[in-house]
Amino acid sequence: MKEKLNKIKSMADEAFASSHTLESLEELRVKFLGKKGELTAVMKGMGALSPDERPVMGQLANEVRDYIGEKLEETKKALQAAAEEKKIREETIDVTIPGKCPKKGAKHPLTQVLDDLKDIFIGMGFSIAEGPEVELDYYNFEALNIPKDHPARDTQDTFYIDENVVLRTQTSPMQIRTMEKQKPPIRVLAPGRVYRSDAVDATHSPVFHQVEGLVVDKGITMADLKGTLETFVHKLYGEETRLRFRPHHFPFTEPSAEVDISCFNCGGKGCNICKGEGWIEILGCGMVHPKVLKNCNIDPDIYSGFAFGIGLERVAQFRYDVKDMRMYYENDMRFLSQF
Ligand code: 2NL
Repeated sequence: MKEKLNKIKSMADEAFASSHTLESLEELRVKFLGKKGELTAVMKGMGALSPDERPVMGQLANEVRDYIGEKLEETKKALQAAAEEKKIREETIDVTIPGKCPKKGAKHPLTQVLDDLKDIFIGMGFSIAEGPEVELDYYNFEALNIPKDHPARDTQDTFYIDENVVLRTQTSPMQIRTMEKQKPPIRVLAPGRVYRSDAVDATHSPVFHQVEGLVVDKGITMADLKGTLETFVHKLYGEETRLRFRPHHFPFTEPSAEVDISCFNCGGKGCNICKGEGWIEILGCGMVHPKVLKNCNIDPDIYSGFAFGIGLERVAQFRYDVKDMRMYYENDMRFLSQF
């Protein structure tokens, strides 16, 4: 029996030495110390020994059991430590590896132009009004004094959702909504997407961007309109830029005008940008038609106002010298990353 116990001890020593995982160690624990294990089997044979031998063998068996128990604990600790060390080693960060540089984004060129326009008008006390792109025919046309037989209402020109609902063709509906809700004094800028039923080419797009401004108060005159637009143009194109107001017609303003600026490229001498004219058309404007004020419950005998509309793509075109509108919508990174 003594030999058997010693053999178990040396077998255990060998087995632990070649055990490299916590799982195989657990298997060894069962094999040597478990209820059906080697040691238990020897202990069971203890009854057959003589009374002299029994305590001696019992002590030896206990020693072997304790020895195996300790060895087991020791090996377990060593394996756990090794596993921990391996994990730490694998998680080490190599600070010398070159970093991945995050791509720096930029605002879309149209957004940059719009932000500049907003800044200029906010600086003059305007607030910003944004609203629906799907509009009632009433806000897009009727309230703006655009009669039923006006060519702007042709299905060739406007996208109709149904008889009374359209994709807005200008941002004026927001001006009407503002006048309905707010009493003068009103100073509001309405930027946003507008729609026309146009085929795409270099100068046409079914969706483009407009910025409209509206001022309504007591005693507003054409002088206020001219002063405001002059301040705006000087901030956007430089103090030396001159303005030229040409008579025009819009159903929603009376009188109406189109505004040209002296060419920022040649200063008015004539070049390829202004096509030899010396002048570049940039916006439309006028004094708000009394009928439009009345439609918003504003008394035109007490109040007057001016309004203007400017195309964002056109401002961007001159700033960036990008003449093809399609470039702004295609989201080609080779184009966009230049701004
Ligand atoms: C253009 C330039 C313009 C307006 C827009 C406007 C809005 C209200 C009342 C009166 Cl609520 N006018 N907006 C005025 C003049 C020109 O846009 O070329 N439009 C076709």
